Amino acid sequence: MRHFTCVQDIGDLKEAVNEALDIKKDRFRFTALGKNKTLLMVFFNSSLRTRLSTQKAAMNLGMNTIVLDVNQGAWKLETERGVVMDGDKSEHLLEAIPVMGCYCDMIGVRSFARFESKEEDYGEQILEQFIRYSGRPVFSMEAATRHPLQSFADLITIEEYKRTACPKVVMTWAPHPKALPQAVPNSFAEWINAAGYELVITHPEGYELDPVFVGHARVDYDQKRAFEGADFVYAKNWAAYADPHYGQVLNKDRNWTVDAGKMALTNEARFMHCLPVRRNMIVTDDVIESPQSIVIPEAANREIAAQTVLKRLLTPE
Ligand code: AN0
Ligand code: CP
Repeated sequence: MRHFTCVQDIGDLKEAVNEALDIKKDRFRFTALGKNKTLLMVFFNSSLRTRLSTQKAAMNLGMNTIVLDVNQGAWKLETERGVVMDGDKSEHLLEAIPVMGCYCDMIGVRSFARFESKEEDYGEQILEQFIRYSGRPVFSMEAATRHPLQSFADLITIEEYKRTACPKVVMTWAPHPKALPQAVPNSFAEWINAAGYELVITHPEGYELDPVFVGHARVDYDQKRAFEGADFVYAKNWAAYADPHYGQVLNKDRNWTVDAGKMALTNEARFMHCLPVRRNMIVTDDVIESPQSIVIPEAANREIAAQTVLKRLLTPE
């Protein structure tokens, strides 16, 4: 595997999940693989889980890690080509990227959708430039349109907790005060579709996702009907995708919050969320604290997903 940005890069999903579960049994078997290799993690946005789990995964493989928070202490970066740089930005991404590549063997990039232009976001401008100009294997730590390390961890978690071969997975929109990217729901749909599970997506009108990611999933605007018989409920907020409202918050209706009454409609579904989560907006305290909630093991599997990906990136093809 040269780069990791989407589900296609990981190849056979069953094989990947089995490899991850095998790594989980003894995560310290491969410390020789990363010896004298350096991972650079570049963050254009905040992170708790991705930063810690990926760093831990790299350490499990014997790698060294460098973390750069672009917004804290680095030069302000220009990202557009052709700009006369007479403003507040001191350095261009087109120099910064190859320079970063000089100091490491692999680069992880977190760069969210900026919601300035759908074309720019869905063209994955920043991630693509790292792939093109760094000369290093690059992996996404959540880019504008996808969060594949999250989705991989989600799939590992579903594999561990599923009670039937083909569980019903329901992804529900839930309210949030700020505009959030579509990366997590896009990616989750992409991976669950690829895994071949039954997927129902429920959201208010106006929150339709890019059909490329929805695939064969069923879309239901009635959240309660969607929840019936669910084995997994995956909650997430996202801002509108469709024009002319791209990147906007259209609705903060707390009737969409996941609560115990709705969970009672399911097949004793497990509750999942990528975190960070806003309690009593996305999900009530009692649901996230209930035995049905698997948000902590889900977060723990981020380390396993990252280690599987880093191990593959370290392994010569
Ligand atoms: C981000 C998002 O929704 O994409 C990161 C989630 C992993 N969430 C927030 O910014 C709150
Ligand atoms: N789920 C996730 O990616 O969390 P962070 O934003 O804290 O990394």
